[in-house]
Amino acid sequence: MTISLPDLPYANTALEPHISAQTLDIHHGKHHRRYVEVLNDLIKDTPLATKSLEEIIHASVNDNAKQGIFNNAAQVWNHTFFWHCLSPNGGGNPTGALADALVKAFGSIDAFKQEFTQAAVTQFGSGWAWLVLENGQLKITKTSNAATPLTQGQVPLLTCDVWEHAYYLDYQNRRPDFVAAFLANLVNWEFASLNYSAGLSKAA
Ligand code: MN3
Repeated sequence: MTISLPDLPYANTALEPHISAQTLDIHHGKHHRRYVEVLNDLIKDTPLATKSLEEIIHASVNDNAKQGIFNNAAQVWNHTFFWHCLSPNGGGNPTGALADALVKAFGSIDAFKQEFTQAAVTQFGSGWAWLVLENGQLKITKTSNAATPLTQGQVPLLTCDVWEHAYYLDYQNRRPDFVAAFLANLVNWEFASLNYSAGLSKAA
Protein backbone atom coordinates (compact mmCIF):
# COMPACT_ATOMS: atom_id res chain seq x y z
CA MET A 1 0.00 0.00 0.00
CA THR A 2 1.11 3.54 -0.61
CA ILE A 3 0.78 6.03 2.23
CA SER A 4 -1.23 9.01 1.05
CA LEU A 5 -1.60 12.62 2.15
CA PRO A 6 -5.07 13.15 3.63
CA ASP A 7 -6.91 16.36 2.77
CA LEU A 8 -7.23 18.97 5.49
CA PRO A 9 -10.58 18.54 7.29
CA TYR A 10 -11.44 22.23 6.55
CA ALA A 11 -10.67 24.95 4.02
CA ASN A 12 -7.21 26.50 4.14
CA THR A 13 -8.77 29.83 5.21
CA ALA A 14 -10.98 28.27 7.91
CA LEU A 15 -8.60 28.85 10.82
CA GLU A 16 -7.86 32.51 10.06
CA PRO A 17 -6.88 34.78 11.70
CA HIS A 18 -5.32 32.35 14.18
CA ILE A 19 -3.55 30.24 11.55
CA SER A 20 -3.24 31.77 8.09
CA ALA A 21 -4.01 30.07 4.78
CA GLN A 22 -0.35 30.55 3.89
CA THR A 23 0.77 28.64 6.97
CA LEU A 24 -1.69 25.80 6.26
CA ASP A 25 -0.68 25.66 2.59
CA ILE A 26 2.98 25.31 3.49
CA HIS A 27 2.52 23.17 6.60
CA HIS A 28 0.09 20.70 5.00
CA GLY A 29 0.92 21.14 1.33
CA LYS A 30 4.72 21.18 1.66
CA HIS A 31 5.86 19.78 5.04
CA HIS A 32 3.22 17.08 5.56
CA ARG A 33 3.29 16.18 1.85
CA ARG A 34 7.09 15.87 1.93
CA TYR A 35 6.98 13.45 4.90
CA VAL A 36 4.55 11.29 2.88
CA GLU A 37 6.73 11.38 -0.24
CA VAL A 38 9.96 10.59 1.59
CA LEU A 39 8.30 7.78 3.54
CA ASN A 40 6.99 6.18 0.35
CA ASP A 41 10.46 6.42 -1.21
CA LEU A 42 12.11 4.86 1.86
CA ILE A 43 9.73 1.87 2.13
CA LYS A 44 9.49 1.20 -1.61
CA ASP A 45 10.32 -2.44 -2.42
CA THR A 46 10.82 -3.29 1.29
CA PRO A 47 8.60 -5.48 3.53
CA LEU A 48 7.23 -2.26 5.08
CA ALA A 49 5.69 -1.23 1.76
CA THR A 50 2.65 -3.43 2.44
CA LYS A 51 2.16 -2.29 6.05
CA SER A 52 -0.17 0.30 7.54
CA LEU A 53 1.22 3.60 8.79
CA GLU A 54 0.85 2.49 12.43
CA GLU A 55 2.62 -0.80 11.68
CA ILE A 56 5.48 1.08 10.00
CA ILE A 57 5.83 3.35 13.04
CA HIS A 58 5.97 0.42 15.47
CA ALA A 59 8.36 -1.52 13.22
CA SER A 60 10.86 1.33 12.91
CA VAL A 61 10.93 2.99 16.36
CA ASN A 62 14.24 2.71 18.24
CA ASP A 63 15.93 1.13 15.23
CA ASN A 64 18.92 3.20 14.10
CA ALA A 65 18.87 1.62 10.66
CA LYS A 66 15.24 2.70 10.21
CA GLN A 67 15.44 6.15 11.81
CA GLY A 68 14.53 7.95 8.58
CA ILE A 69 11.52 5.71 8.11
CA PHE A 70 10.38 6.27 11.69
CA ASN A 71 10.85 10.05 11.51
CA ASN A 72 8.81 10.41 8.34
CA ALA A 73 6.13 7.86 9.27
CA ALA A 74 5.61 9.35 12.73
CA GLN A 75 5.50 12.86 11.29
CA VAL A 76 2.83 11.73 8.79
CA TRP A 77 0.75 10.29 11.65
CA ASN A 78 1.33 13.21 14.03
CA HIS A 79 0.30 15.77 11.40
CA THR A 80 -2.83 13.92 10.33
CA PHE A 81 -3.80 13.74 14.02
CA PHE A 82 -2.93 17.42 14.57
CA TRP A 83 -5.20 18.69 11.76
CA HIS A 84 -8.12 17.09 13.58
CA CYS A 85 -7.09 18.74 16.85
CA LEU A 86 -7.89 22.09 15.20
CA SER A 87 -11.35 23.34 14.32
CA PRO A 88 -12.83 26.55 12.90
CA ASN A 89 -15.33 26.24 15.79
CA GLY A 90 -12.70 25.27 18.32
CA GLY A 91 -11.50 26.73 21.58
CA GLY A 92 -13.45 27.22 24.74
CA ASN A 93 -13.77 24.44 27.26
CA PRO A 94 -14.42 20.72 26.98
CA THR A 95 -17.67 19.23 28.25
CA GLY A 96 -18.84 15.85 29.47
CA ALA A 97 -16.65 12.98 30.63
CA LEU A 98 -13.40 14.48 29.37
CA ALA A 99 -14.06 17.74 31.22
CA ASP A 100 -14.74 15.80 34.44
CA ALA A 101 -11.57 13.76 33.98
CA LEU A 102 -9.46 16.87 33.31
CA VAL A 103 -10.74 18.52 36.48
CA LYS A 104 -10.00 15.36 38.44
CA ALA A 105 -6.49 15.03 36.99
CA PHE A 106 -5.36 18.67 36.99
CA GLY A 107 -7.63 20.43 39.51
CA SER A 108 -9.44 22.60 36.96
CA ILE A 109 -9.68 23.20 33.21
CA ASP A 110 -7.62 26.37 33.66
CA ALA A 111 -4.93 24.41 35.49
CA PHE A 112 -4.90 21.89 32.63
CA LYS A 113 -4.46 24.74 30.14
CA GLN A 114 -1.59 26.21 32.17
CA GLU A 115 0.19 22.87 32.37
CA PHE A 116 -0.35 22.13 28.67
CA THR A 117 0.93 25.60 27.78
CA GLN A 118 3.99 25.05 29.95
CA ALA A 119 4.77 21.79 28.13
CA ALA A 120 4.27 23.42 24.72
CA VAL A 121 6.41 26.48 25.36
CA THR A 122 9.22 24.60 27.14
CA GLN A 123 9.66 21.88 24.49
CA PHE A 124 13.22 22.79 23.47
CA GLY A 125 13.49 22.92 19.70
CA SER A 126 11.09 21.03 17.45
CA GLY A 127 8.40 18.79 18.85
CA TRP A 128 4.89 18.34 20.12
CA ALA A 129 2.82 18.89 23.29
CA TRP A 130 0.25 16.19 24.05
CA LEU A 131 -2.66 15.25 26.24
CA VAL A 132 -2.58 11.47 26.50
CA LEU A 133 -4.27 8.61 28.30
CA GLU A 134 -1.85 6.28 30.06
CA ASN A 135 -3.12 3.37 32.15
CA GLY A 136 -6.49 5.11 32.32
CA GLN A 137 -4.95 8.37 33.61
CA LEU A 138 -4.78 11.71 31.80
CA LYS A 139 -1.28 13.03 31.40
CA ILE A 140 0.43 15.97 29.66
CA THR A 141 3.63 15.12 27.80
CA LYS A 142 5.94 16.62 25.21
CA THR A 143 7.94 14.84 22.55
CA SER A 144 10.94 15.89 20.45
CA ASN A 145 11.03 15.97 16.67
CA ALA A 146 8.89 13.09 15.35
CA ALA A 147 8.51 11.14 18.61
CA THR A 148 4.92 10.10 19.24
CA PRO A 149 2.94 8.76 22.23
CA LEU A 150 1.78 5.91 19.95
CA THR A 151 5.04 4.06 20.68
CA GLN A 152 5.06 4.92 24.40
CA GLY A 153 2.07 2.92 25.58
CA GLN A 154 -0.11 6.03 25.55
CA VAL A 155 -3.31 6.95 23.73
CA PRO A 156 -2.98 10.44 22.19
CA LEU A 157 -6.06 12.60 22.86
CA LEU A 158 -4.83 16.01 21.71
CA THR A 159 -1.68 17.61 20.35
CA CYS A 160 -0.18 20.97 19.45
CA ASP A 161 2.62 21.07 16.90
CA VAL A 162 5.34 23.36 18.22
CA TRP A 163 7.80 22.99 15.35
CA GLU A 164 8.62 26.51 14.13
CA HIS A 165 7.00 25.71 10.75
CA ALA A 166 3.66 25.51 12.60
CA TYR A 167 3.67 29.16 13.68
CA TYR A 168 6.59 31.19 12.39
CA LEU A 169 4.81 32.92 9.48
CA ASP A 170 1.97 34.03 11.75
CA TYR A 171 3.68 34.51 15.13
CA GLN A 172 7.43 34.64 14.33
CA ASN A 173 9.27 33.74 17.55
CA ARG A 174 6.18 34.13 19.77
CA ARG A 175 5.41 30.47 20.39
CA PRO A 176 3.43 31.31 23.58
CA ASP A 177 1.02 33.44 21.50
CA PHE A 178 0.49 30.54 19.09
CA VAL A 179 -0.19 28.13 21.96
CA ALA A 180 -2.58 30.64 23.54
CA ALA A 181 -4.47 30.97 20.22
CA PHE A 182 -4.57 27.18 19.91
CA LEU A 183 -6.20 26.79 23.33
CA ALA A 184 -8.49 29.83 23.12
CA ASN A 185 -9.72 29.56 19.53
CA LEU A 186 -8.74 26.37 17.75
CA VAL A 187 -8.60 23.32 20.01
CA ASN A 188 -11.10 20.67 18.92
CA TRP A 189 -12.50 19.34 22.19
CA GLU A 190 -15.01 17.12 20.37
CA PHE A 191 -12.15 15.25 18.71
CA ALA A 192 -10.29 14.92 22.02
CA SER A 193 -13.47 13.63 23.71
CA LEU A 194 -13.93 10.98 21.01
CA ASN A 195 -10.32 9.89 21.48
CA TYR A 196 -10.87 9.78 25.24
CA SER A 197 -13.95 7.51 25.03
CA ALA A 198 -12.27 5.29 22.44
CA GLY A 199 -9.13 5.05 24.59
CA LEU A 200 -11.13 4.14 27.69
CA SER A 201 -13.14 1.44 25.92
CA LYS A 202 -9.98 -0.02 24.35
CA ALA A 203 -8.40 -0.26 27.79
CA ALA A 204 -11.53 -1.78 29.36
MN1 MN3 B 1 4.38 20.36 11.65
